[in-house]
Amino acid sequence: MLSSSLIRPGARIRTLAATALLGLLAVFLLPVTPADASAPLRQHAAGRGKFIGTALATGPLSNETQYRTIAATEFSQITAENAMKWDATEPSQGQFNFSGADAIVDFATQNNQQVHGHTLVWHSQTPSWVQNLGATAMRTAMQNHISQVAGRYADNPALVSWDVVNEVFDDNGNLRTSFWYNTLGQSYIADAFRAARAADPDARLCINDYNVEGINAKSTAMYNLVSSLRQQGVPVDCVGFQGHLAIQYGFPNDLQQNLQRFADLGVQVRITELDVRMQMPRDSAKDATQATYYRNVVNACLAVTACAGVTIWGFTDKYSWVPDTFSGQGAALIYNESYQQKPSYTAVHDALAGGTSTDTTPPTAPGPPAATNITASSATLTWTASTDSGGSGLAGYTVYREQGSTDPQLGQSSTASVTLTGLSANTQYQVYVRARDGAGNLSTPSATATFTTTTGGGGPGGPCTATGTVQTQWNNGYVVQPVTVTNTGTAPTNGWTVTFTLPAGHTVTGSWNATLTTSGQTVTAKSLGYNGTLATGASTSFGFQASRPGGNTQTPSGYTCSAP
Ligand code: G2I
Repeated sequence: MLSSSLIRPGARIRTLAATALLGLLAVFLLPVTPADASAPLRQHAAGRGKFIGTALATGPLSNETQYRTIAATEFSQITAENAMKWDATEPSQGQFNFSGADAIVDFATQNNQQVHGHTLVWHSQTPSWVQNLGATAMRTAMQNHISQVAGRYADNPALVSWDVVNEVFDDNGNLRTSFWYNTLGQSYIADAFRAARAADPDARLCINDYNVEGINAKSTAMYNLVSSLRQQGVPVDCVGFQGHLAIQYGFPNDLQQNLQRFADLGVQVRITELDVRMQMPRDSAKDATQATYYRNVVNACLAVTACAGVTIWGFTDKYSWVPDTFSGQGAALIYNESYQQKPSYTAVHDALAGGTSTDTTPPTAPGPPAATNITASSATLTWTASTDSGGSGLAGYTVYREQGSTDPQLGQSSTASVTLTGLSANTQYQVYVRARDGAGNLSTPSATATFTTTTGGGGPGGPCTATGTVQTQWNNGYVVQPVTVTNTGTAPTNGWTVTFTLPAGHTVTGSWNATLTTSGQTVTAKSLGYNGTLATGASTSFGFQASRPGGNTQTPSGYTCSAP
């Protein structure tokens, strides 16, 4: 199956051959079988005939392996965040610089991605030499710029589309009184499209704007302009809806309907610059709202045949225009600053992966997590994998902190292990894991595990850690096995002591691999001769059984290790 977004109007034979090759590759990626449920975004998007894209900044693209890896692995389409704009490509008249633009196109070629060119004619990021020209010279400069920039990539199969004009409307839906409009009048728009068609006859030519996602005065002005341009034979092939959203302003619920009315004009539509900002700081409730916005946008595009795909305006919160523009706002993207996937990533992933799934069977519960490599701020959790039989396949896991009514997420993973970071020192964490499948069904929670981060510099506890895992429990008792003891210090232990808190009314009825004594609610477990010596980084374990009043569901907590 060939992705419609890869087909360019009037494509030449050579381009078609390249496109057919892409199609062949897509066939190998298809169909999205259950085993692929944790596959990257681009694989799921291909299965739905859409692209999933990101804007890229050339700095991190050349400097950061992690940035490059995610950009290459997760996305099938890229847009230069700044490198193809006028100030980058023609800073002074007739002096063209394609270093950044070429870097983007080369990267896309290497990674079998399509490039959307952004942008040929815009009022922003255009040098003052352009703005100061008289009408005739300005029109000539515009046509020359389009001819040189779009012309450069006209034969490059990676570059499939252009934002010819960007943000031609003001916020009320009137044509923006930019220097373009003031000097050339409205005709600059049609002229730009005609020049772009001449420069790259195969490229799909788009008009792009913000605050046009819902049906409103501005999007209706856009609708009328596109309709009138096409009636005049101006080559407008596509409309870009930027999608700079904010959770505090609400979601444009008529997005799908709006996309469809444009599609009915005969144009392709696409989401070109999606991000969803929030008032900082982040919290799990805001993350959850943000995730629903991302999911809704992807679902709206999936529901409209003429929607080619969704481009996210960057992918990591480490590089986003939002904090520089909206004071106090941020966290608008799908990876955090440390390149960890956020709930918004999961939302995009699961919307793309959802397919026509009728899977309502959740995966099995993961095994109880075991914590290792505990430091003052991090811990690695590992558990026995879940299985999924409902058809959509296992998609990943989410780790939660047990806190009563709302349990915050501590991490996500597509494998049965995750390293939690950003934890507080000398703090007890009770955690559990849930699995989810490709259709978004959540498993029941795993058993909880409790660990305590180290003090990060002297103080009680350490230089060892202890984690207790409830192996099995019944109405009036349970077995905790293993309690894992790990030497986190720099020297071997010479015996260790673990303490933990027994809930009221509970009694230890047996133990192994340690000697347990109870005083009030505090249990002290001491190593035996054969397991008191732990090399740096080594672990051992003990276990115990306890009884509790019938119906009581509590289990011990506060495992703390110390070693002389
Ligand atoms: O403003 C968000 C986007 C709205 N739609 C059109 C997009 O082209 C626009 O992108 C942003 C980039 O994300 C920013 O990165 O456009 C801004 C310019 O209007 C870009 O900001 C510029 C800064 O203004 C410059 O100071 C800086 O040198 O980024 C440049 C490169 O980092």
